Amino acid sequence: MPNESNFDEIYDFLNTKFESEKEYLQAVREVLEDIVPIYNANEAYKQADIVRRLCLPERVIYFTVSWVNSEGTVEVNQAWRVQHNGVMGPYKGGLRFHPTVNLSVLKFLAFEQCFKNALTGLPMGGGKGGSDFNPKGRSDRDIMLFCQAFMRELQRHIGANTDIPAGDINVGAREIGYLYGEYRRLNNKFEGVLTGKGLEFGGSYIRTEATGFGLIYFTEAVCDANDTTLEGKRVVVSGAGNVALHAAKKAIQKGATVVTLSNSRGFLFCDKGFSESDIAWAIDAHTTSSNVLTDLESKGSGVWFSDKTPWHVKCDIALPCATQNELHEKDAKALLENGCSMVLEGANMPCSNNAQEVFIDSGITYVPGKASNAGGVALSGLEMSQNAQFSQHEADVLDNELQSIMKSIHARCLEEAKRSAGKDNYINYMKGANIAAFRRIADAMVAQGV
Ligand code: NDP
Ligand code: 2IT
Repeated sequence: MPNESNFDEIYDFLNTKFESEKEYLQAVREVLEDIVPIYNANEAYKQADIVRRLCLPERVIYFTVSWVNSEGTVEVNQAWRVQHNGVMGPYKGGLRFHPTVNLSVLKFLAFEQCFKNALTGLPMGGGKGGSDFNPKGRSDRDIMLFCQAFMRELQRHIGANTDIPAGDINVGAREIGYLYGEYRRLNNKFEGVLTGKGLEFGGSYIRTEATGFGLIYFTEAVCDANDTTLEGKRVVVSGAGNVALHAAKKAIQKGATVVTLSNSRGFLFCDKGFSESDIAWAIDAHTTSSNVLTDLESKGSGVWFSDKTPWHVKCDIALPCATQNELHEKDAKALLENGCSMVLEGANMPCSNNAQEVFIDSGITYVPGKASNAGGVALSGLEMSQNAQFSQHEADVLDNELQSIMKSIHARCLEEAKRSAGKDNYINYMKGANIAAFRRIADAMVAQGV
């Protein structure tokens, strides 16, 4: 019997089973609303019970990381790897080290990753992992000891053709280096089991820049579709990490004025716009400074506002690039009141459901992270293929590939958005992204049988 599904039925099923997993339910809900009608209209999808299977992770690995820190004290952390769906290729997605990491957060990220990876057009399934370890304020030696202990367990679950982790919040080049070193020692293998590696040992040019640059390439595509450009636009950016700083750098290169950056302690406002050299300095300093933004203020670039977010600053474009649920309904309204006409997510799920609704109902452009921040994982895909060939491509070749991938993701989302547009002809990029990704994954699932 075909499984007729409607939104309430599947959502209630998940809600009953995973009531406490708020972020996971939030991410699934956002997608379900758009894909259930597509599912219900397709007999093959229904026969294979695609929606229910796609919402549930194929595998969740839990492990405890017990380790001895540099002072000889035993520490214990919780860790997970969620292998959500592998039909499109090996599980692929980052690792996050942050005290807020729990199963719900990683399940939402792994679920989102599947859709994002499908949009890139590259053969990658979706996964995510991480730990509640807080690396802030820890010595380099403690970071290394933790990474090694984490990899001692994770290594048995991953592989270059099985599951390929990468970075995410608080996991950058240094952590990937330590994780990779431990994997290599334990397995006696030099293989592309992680992406975001150092350039000397199988890393790819442009991977570090790719998420932020890709976000701006996507923004350019949206501007182009609206007969405008980035030149002269005022841009509010949140975050001051890998994604935020590279987005700011590329936006400035394209002629935009970037007026804010932020972190968990406040935001920095620079009315005349940060200079390229401010951002270049921050990119160099952000992994070692305890607060790169107050350092920038000391250098005369901007005014620091403690415990505040940047959403009430006047702008044309907002790029939330820090973390999930950082932009709420009241922030969305403040952005609209101040003339913002485009919101593109650099982070994963930074806008709450209510904030998304405010943007969509008002008719401004809203692009979900699974489309606009896909440049990072796309470059990871290119790092994997370089590793498989034992080759290393030139930076400008990879940058061109990134631009063309972001343009094609934009085109896929736009096509589906136009196809499903209502009478008002609003281009709903969220719907476009969800449906375009869903069709690819669902077709692969049907083709591979149950
Ligand atoms: P980083 O660790 O480099 O930077 C994270 C930034 O976000 C820091 O400025 C951090 O501030 C801030 N931040 C973290 N938590 C909070 C919070 N609760 N409130 C306010 N600010 C916060 O991470 P990335 O730049 O790599 O990742 C940022 C986002 O982009 C995440 O959502 C990630 O999942 C997503 N992403 C990352 C990709 C990548 O390739 N790296 C690819 C696609 C998406 P502080 O230092 O004070 O904690
Ligand atoms: O959210 C993301 O897409 C990432 N953190 C990057 C994942 C990857 O495998 O490069």
